[in-house]
Amino acid sequence: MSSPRQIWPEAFAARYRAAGYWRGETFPAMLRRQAAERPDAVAIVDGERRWTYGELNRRAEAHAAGFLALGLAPGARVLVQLGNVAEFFSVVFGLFRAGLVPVYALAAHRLAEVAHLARRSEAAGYVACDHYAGFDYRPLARALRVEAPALRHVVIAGEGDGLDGFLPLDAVTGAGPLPDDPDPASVAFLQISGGSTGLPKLIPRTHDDYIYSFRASNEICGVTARTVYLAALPVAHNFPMSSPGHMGTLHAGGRVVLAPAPSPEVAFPLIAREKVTLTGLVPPLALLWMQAAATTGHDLSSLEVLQVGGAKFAPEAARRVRPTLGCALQQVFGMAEGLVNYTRLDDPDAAVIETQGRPISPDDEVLVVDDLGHPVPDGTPGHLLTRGPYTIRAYYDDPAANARSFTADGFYRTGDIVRRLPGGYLDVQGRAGDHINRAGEKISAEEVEDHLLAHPAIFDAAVVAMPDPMLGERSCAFVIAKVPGLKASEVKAFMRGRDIAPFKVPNQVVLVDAFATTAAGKVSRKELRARLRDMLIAREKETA
Ligand code: AMP
Ligand code: DBH
Repeated sequence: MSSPRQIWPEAFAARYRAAGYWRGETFPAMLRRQAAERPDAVAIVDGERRWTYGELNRRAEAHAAGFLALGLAPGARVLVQLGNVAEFFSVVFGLFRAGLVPVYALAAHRLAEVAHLARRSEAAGYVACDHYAGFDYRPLARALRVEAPALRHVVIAGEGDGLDGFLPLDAVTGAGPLPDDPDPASVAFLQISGGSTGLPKLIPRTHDDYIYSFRASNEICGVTARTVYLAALPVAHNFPMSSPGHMGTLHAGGRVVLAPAPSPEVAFPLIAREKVTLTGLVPPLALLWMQAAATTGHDLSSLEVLQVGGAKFAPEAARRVRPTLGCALQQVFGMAEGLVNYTRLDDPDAAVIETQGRPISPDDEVLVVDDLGHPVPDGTPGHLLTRGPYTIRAYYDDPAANARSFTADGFYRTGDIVRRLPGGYLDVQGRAGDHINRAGEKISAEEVEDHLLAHPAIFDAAVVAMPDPMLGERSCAFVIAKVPGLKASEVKAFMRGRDIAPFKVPNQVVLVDAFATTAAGKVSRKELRARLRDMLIAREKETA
């Protein structure tokens, strides 16, 4: 199989270049520029380690020579599964410099996902930590070699164990000559989709398109050389990577602080110590941070903006960000395939609390259509389709997914249901597949969750569909209470008092201690549905 490509029709590519979006900049050139302009400024903080731009660039170039010395051919894929550690940056910038293509796995992935990614990308190499977040990756690497025979090199950051032919990362260095920088129109890396509906798909992103997305994000989010960005979410995820995330921060010459875990216990002391100005969270974590902020002794006053995205942030929760954390909220609605929306820092409160923002680019085309593909009027929910200067036209080597996910004229079908509001702001109603269809009445899980969060004793809520012989589907609310003793009947009574259509009151309320989450920390509706099915089957057995 040949190296990954991402092709826009020439007329579009010409327009994106002429508009100044695609500037021919590459990742290696971006890092070299900062290393020349501010060699002694700190780029990466990982625990007690502080790498300057000069040091990061030196390490990246040494790894580039080291990877090439292994005999990897330009365009070869290398699966990178590193946590929030400094080596993530020296490795991926080293691969970029060598013209090799990192494939980003999340640290939380296990053999099933990693083997899938290695096989689909025909990865020739795999780079992992010895251990991270309490998990030893070396047995995983051993199993992976069996599952993905094309894998020739396993590189371990930390201690290899000698016997397996694993290469220690420290040994993958060299001083040999490096090739020219890669073509800016070439694929820089393969990002992965969230896999909320199956195993992750591979997303080829070019230097040109991706750098545009975070350079433009920097302007929207006010990221400059004085920004201190806390990577609390996994660094391999697209949100903390590019919206504007660590890559945007490095492009601006700012400082990236790595949190080994996103919990308040780990993140708050880092915010205080490093005077963090910006960070991004998924909604379940934002709820935890707001709760913990009430009693924390750590000084969070440097934090200017908290971004929340990855899943719908309920207005009931959004309202509480400034009062609890003392910083501004920015909602971010994006996807690894491309399109990213932000509420703007000078937007009125109503837009920041009740919408998921508007697109980055004047050339982001947004269509909202009904089930038949006809555009719906503004304010009416419909399927979101999009096309633009940093949205892919195809997944890597996946004709079946491409046929499903793109229209004939190149729009990406996001799978999201949104309402378009005046000014182009979007209100995300949920994933098309997550809507509950109760005898034809469509219920947005997110909308019901927002009402549940208004209950003073409810910490978090997730609403899913369950099969019903009469209605087709009915709704079940999983609820995490703040204090023990909350009863399902109280929750239902509360919902009946909310002045909402009666069909939106959950048919069933189940109190749980925690929600299953995806590798990126989003609530996994897939897991919840599976749990619900198991519960129903168990109950049927009891009554049989
Ligand atoms: P991923 O596949 O991990 O790239 O996830 C992208 C998807 O996450 C989007 O298509 C949306 O379904 C969801 N998403 C991301 N941000 C938001 C947000 N702010 N509000 C609602 N949904 C979101
Ligand atoms: O969920 C996402 O994938 C996401 C959310 C916010 C994303 O990719 C992004 C911003 O860039």
